[in-house]
Formats: sequence, C-alpha cells, structure tokens
Amino acid sequence: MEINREIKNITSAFVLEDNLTECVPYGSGHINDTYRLTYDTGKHYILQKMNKSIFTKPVELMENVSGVTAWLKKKIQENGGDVERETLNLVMTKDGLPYYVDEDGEYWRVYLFIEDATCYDMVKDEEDFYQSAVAFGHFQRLLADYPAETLHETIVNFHNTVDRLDKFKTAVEKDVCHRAADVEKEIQFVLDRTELAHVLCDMQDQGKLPLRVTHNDTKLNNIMIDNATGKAICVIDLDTVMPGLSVNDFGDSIRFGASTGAEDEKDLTKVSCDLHLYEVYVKGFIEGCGGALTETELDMLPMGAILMTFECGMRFLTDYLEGDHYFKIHREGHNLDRCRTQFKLVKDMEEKLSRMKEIVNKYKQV
Ligand code: ADP
Ligand code: GN1
Ligand code: MG
Repeated sequence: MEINREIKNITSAFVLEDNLTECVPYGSGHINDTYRLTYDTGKHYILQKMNKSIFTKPVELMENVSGVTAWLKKKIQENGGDVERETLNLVMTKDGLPYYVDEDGEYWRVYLFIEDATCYDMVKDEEDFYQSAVAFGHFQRLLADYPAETLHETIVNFHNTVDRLDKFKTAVEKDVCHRAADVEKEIQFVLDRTELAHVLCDMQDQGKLPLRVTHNDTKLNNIMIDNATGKAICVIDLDTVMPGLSVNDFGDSIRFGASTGAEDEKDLTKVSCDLHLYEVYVKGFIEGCGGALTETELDMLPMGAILMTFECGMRFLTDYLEGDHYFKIHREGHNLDRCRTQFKLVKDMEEKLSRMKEIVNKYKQV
C-alpha cells in the first residue's frame, strides 16, 4: 500500500521512528484492518484500524486491552519471560494515549511487531496445535485473578447462543437481500437445533458453569508460534477478552483447528472433525488450565466444541442473509461457504460426541 498522507498523519501521531518505508495489509483476520509498517531501520510494527461498527465503544475496548496487557506483562516479568514477545505491547501516541482518532473519527492503534513467529490458518504440525492449546489454557490461568468487574463488555451477548439464534431468526424474517429462499436447507439446520442452542446458556444461568475471564476468539490464527522453537509464544487479538465460559474458548479452537478443511472450504467432503487433533488439543488445554477446570466444565468441553461451531455457522449465515456487513468477505457467497463448513462440522461432531467425551475422560483422569 502506498504510504499516503493519511498513513503518514496517523503514524506520526504515535511514538515511532521517523522514516516509514512500507505499509502493507497484513494477516487474515475477519474484523479489523491490519497493516504491517516497516521503517528504514528494518523495524516492523502492526498498525490496526479498529472496526468501529463492530466495536462501538473503542475507548472502552482499548481500556480492556491496556489493562489486560499490563496485567500479563507483570505476570510474564515475574516468571522471567520476555515481555516484548509473550504479550501484545501497545505503542502510545505522542499524547500518551493507546489509540489515535483520525479526521474521519476512525480509531487506530499500534503494536510492537512480534518477529520470527507465525499465525497459522490451518494446523500443519500437530505440535503447533498442542502448543496453542497449552497457551490458551495458560492465558486463562494468568487472567484467573484479573479484576473481572473492570472489564467492559466489548460486544454484548458475544457468545450468548440463544441471543444469536434470535438475531438469526430476525434476519430470516426480514430477508433484506432476498437470499433466504436459496438457503432453506441451512435455515432448517439451525431451526432443528433450537434446543441445542440453549444448553450452555442454561447451565450458565443455573450457575453450573462459572464465568471466567476468557479470550472468546481462540482460533489458531490468534496465537503466534515461534518459528525457531515451535512454542506458542503470544496470544493476540485481545478485543473480546471478557467474562465468558472456558468451554467456549476450548470449543472455538476445536471449531477452527481440528477441522480437516479450511473455514471457507467449498468442497465439503474435505471437512470433518479430526479426532486425533481434537485429542491433541484436549490434552494441551487441560494441562494449560492447570487443574482449574471444574468437573462440569470438563464434561461440557465436547458440547463447547459443538456449540461454538454451531454458533459461528449461524453467525456466518446471519451475515449472509443481512448482506455481509460483519465479516470481511473476499468472494461472493463467502459467508455461505463458511456457514456450510461449520454445519458440516457440527453434524460430524454430533455423530462423534460419545468418542469426544471418552477422550476428555481419558485426560481428566491423568
Ligand atoms: P482481527 O481481529 O481482524 O482478526 P488480529 O488482531 O487478529 O485482527 O490481527 C490480524 C492478524 O495480524 C493476525 O492474525 C496476525 O497474523 C497479525 N498480527 C496481529 N498482531 C500482531 C503482532 N503484534 N505481531 C505480528 N503479527 C500480528
Ligand atoms: C472473527 O477477528 P477474528 O478474525 O480473529 C470473529 C470471531 C469468529 C471468527 C470466525 C470480534 O475473528 O468471533 O469466531 O471471526 N471475531 C469477532 O473466523 O466477531
Ligand atoms: Mg484475529
């Protein structure tokens, strides 16, 4: 991307070097606009325009990110870790703020670039997946005593599957893009699972599952794997760190990483839940949580995988019906393709549920 005046203005608001030589779109996130900055010293940074239509209170969001990263830094320091690589580090503006508001009212932030580490869109080596499981479990443990009452709810009802179902039904009723008739099968798939949508929300309401400070977006490309050691060094994308359910953090990782196909694979014969990868993640996550999970949480891990996949598929379908305003799309029907992979996975996991439970039991006894 050309280093236009706009980018120059934005970057010069931050405490950065002088000579910016490159600014390129970066990564494969679905939400924010992410760029990699390069300076003539060779140093890189991540520049992000926050998605204001999704995160409607960017200042509160940045309070969360500042609070959580400061907390993690303290813990990493106490453990003798590398604070510049093991957590995100915000670069401040010259006014001492963690974000900059441009002339159009857009919110921008800058992070130190974590060098020599990779975010994977698919599992290439099961050891990476195991490492990501340990790291996401460990992340939850590091935040276990974080003052949850100081966290803002950046997206209200983010993993409230019942609320997601209501929004889906409204999208079907309104059918603003006249797409519903073409996706009757997918709509029916959701309606057949109305009861399923309630399972975890009901348990949460009944106090059977504890609220913890969770990440809420634990897909594999939200973790950085060190190129040299293969260790998961840093959990990124902290926009949705909020009180939530541990089983959802587990489930979202399975949804994305234990699939044999990409999230947007068109050939559904390539998409299923790989029980070996599932087992690898179960082992790592239980280890990473370090004995903190209750018996009920452990029992509900497989349900977390099914429900997070179902919820995500339903969100993709809702967005398709509403005209693709939420998730970034790169081709026509992209959200529908994504929805179909998720529903294929749900069906597959429903069939494999008893095996999935046995695998959890195997590790919970260790
Ligand atoms: P989104 O919410 O759009 O998913 P992310 O915060 O996950 O945005 O960032 C998108 C991508 O940018 C990540 O998947 C990763 O590849 C890259 N990225 C983000 N932060 C860093 C960082 N500090 N160092 C290196 N790469 C990063
Ligand atoms: C989005 O931001 P990103 O790309 O890591 C989304 C998640 C979905 C995911 C599906 C804030 O994650 O909830 O599970 O896409 N994030 C937000 O790939 O909605
Ligand atoms: Mg991301």
